[in-house]
Amino acid sequence: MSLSLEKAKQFYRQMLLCRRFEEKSAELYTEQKIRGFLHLYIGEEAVATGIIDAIEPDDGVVATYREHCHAILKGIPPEKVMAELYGKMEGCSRGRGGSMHLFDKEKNFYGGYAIVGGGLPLAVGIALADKRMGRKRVTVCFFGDGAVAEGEFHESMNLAQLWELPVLFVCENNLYGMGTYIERAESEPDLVKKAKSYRMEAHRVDGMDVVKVNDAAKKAVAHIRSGKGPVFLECQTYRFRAHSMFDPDRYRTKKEIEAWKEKGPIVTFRKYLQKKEMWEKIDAAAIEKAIEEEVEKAVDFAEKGTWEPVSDLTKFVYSEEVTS
Ligand SMILES: Cc1ncc(C[n+]2csc(CCOP(=O)(O)OP(=O)(O)O)c2C)c(N)n1
Repeated sequence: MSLSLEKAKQFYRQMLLCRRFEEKSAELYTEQKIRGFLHLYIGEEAVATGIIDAIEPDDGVVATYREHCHAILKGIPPEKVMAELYGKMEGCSRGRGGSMHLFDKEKNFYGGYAIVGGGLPLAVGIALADKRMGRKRVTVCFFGDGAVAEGEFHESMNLAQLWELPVLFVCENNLYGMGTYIERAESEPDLVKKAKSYRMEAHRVDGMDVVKVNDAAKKAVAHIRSGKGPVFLECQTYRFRAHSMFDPDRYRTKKEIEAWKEKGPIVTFRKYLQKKEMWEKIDAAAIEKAIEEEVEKAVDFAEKGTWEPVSDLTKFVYSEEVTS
């Protein structure tokens, strides 16, 4: 399917914003402005961009610890995400979650989960509540290939299909769970086959191509909204950076990484736009400049943010007494 010029600009802008936001985060991490864990999504931007475009603001998103882009694309302002990475009170999780636990109830962004596979039962629970309450919402659950080896994956797939729940399962298959290659962790590495064994509608898509991801997502969302139950999408992608900032990345060859970079999502999309003669029309230089300013603004907001006072240390640790 061809894109409108407006959509082309949107996708380019969104993928580039994700990329520049994270490059800046990595820089700030090395300066120790950002502490704790930091998992970058660089290389995988086409997946979150193509999928989140296919849903409505009222729909929900559950993600993993590699979720800065999902959070921003679901509508959390970059400055609130950056303030959260800094641990400042103005962050979307009040500075208590950090990079792995972004959250925003108003935007229906239900986290950021550090536990591999932890988001799956949660998405199924949200979808069950929606179905029982007669709400016409879809919940998208993003997870990595590593989560497929978890018990929670199988229980979630089983119940979602059995109860025909409105969930879109998006497996971001980047071939590695930390340092473990998928073939060493999965007795059946064909993930679509696995989903189909639950009789679920399942498809494989090139996760480096935002247009293909978006097409597949639109079809999947239409299927789910018509009440036909969940869909599983395996998006084949690759992370260009290490698993986290602590990972020496010794389990992959430079050659492999370089080969994937050649089909990176931004490169692939630029080629698509050139072929469709839209590249000149999107004014990439203006987009780049606006993003640079947006990222600077986010950093400035985080820098000026406030630390939670020590007197609040035990706040939210125990439930507060409710007086009725
Ligand atoms: C239940 C559980 N087991 C192990 C870990 C440690 N761990 C953190 S990330 C990770 C790899 C997960 O890989 P994948 O699901 O493919 O996601 P990716 O990092 O590739 O996006 C592991 C094993 C964890 N956080 N939770």
